[in-house]
Amino acid sequence: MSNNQFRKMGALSGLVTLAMICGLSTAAAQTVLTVTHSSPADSHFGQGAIAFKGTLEELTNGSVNVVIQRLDNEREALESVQLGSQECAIISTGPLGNFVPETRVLDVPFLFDGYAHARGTLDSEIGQDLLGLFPQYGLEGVAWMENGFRNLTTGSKRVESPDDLKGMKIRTMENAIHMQAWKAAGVLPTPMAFSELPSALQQGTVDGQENPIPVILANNLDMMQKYLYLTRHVYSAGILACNPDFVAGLDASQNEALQEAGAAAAAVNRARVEQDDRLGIETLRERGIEVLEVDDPRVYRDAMASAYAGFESQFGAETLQKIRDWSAE
Ligand code: EAX
Repeated sequence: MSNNQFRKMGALSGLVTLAMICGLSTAAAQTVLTVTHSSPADSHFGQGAIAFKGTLEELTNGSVNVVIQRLDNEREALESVQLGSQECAIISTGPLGNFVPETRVLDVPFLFDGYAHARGTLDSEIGQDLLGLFPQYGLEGVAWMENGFRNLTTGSKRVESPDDLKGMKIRTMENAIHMQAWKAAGVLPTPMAFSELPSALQQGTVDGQENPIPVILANNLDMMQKYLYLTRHVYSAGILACNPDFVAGLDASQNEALQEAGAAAAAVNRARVEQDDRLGIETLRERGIEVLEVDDPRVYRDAMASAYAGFESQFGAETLQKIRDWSAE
């Protein structure tokens, strides 16, 4: 063995020893991917993130290490993804329209009839075309996820009909479409980040808010509200978005694994939303919030009617109709 070979072996065994000390089975560099979301681990987003981590780490044999963190300010999360200070985020479409304006169409109230319609649309060419627009805004849309259909809640003021909402301060997401719709109904929309919502409800700076059952349940928002109205007024889509440079830096098999992990995350997330919607209302009732059925949620659509002309000129009547008419056949 030449001196040179001997030195190489020495260096190699040093690396192996270092890898052993670090608890790694190989000396190969590990890519760290941080993904944030805005709910506890035991939630529709949390379980989706855990499925994402499990699938991606398994498919890449651990060459990608996924770190899950909680970050309740969804706008900040997306900004960090765009800047590359975090790799990925799972967020609602709340602030997404400020980054990828074309996605705002998804936030139009009463656009989707139910989960099959919403998910089918997102999985179809319509949703895939929207994902195709992300790179031009410095983002990579990996998979559509979801929050579920949003429902109104209020504190001390009980609402019998949309008329009672006139002049009430309702926290909305920082989302222009939601704000326009509530404004049309006579509400004073009060946009704020999700991170600010619990204290706003506790301090009574707003009269109510609206969120899907999975979000209310996992974040105990019912503890700060008296009434829950099953308005299901808007489908709240979610997105797993990543930093494009980070994605470009992955090798082909890691990239494929990322796509598969995104699909696995969406499947677990959707199943949990459905389960929460089915069983969660009863749980919330038991926890003490008064649940009010809304016989015909279209009264809320009618109350928002004057916003629809604006939505049509913004997105085109045809685009809205195409989404309304989407069906699996
Ligand atoms: O994505 O801000 C909101 O009300 C969202 O629904 C929540 O952050 C979960």
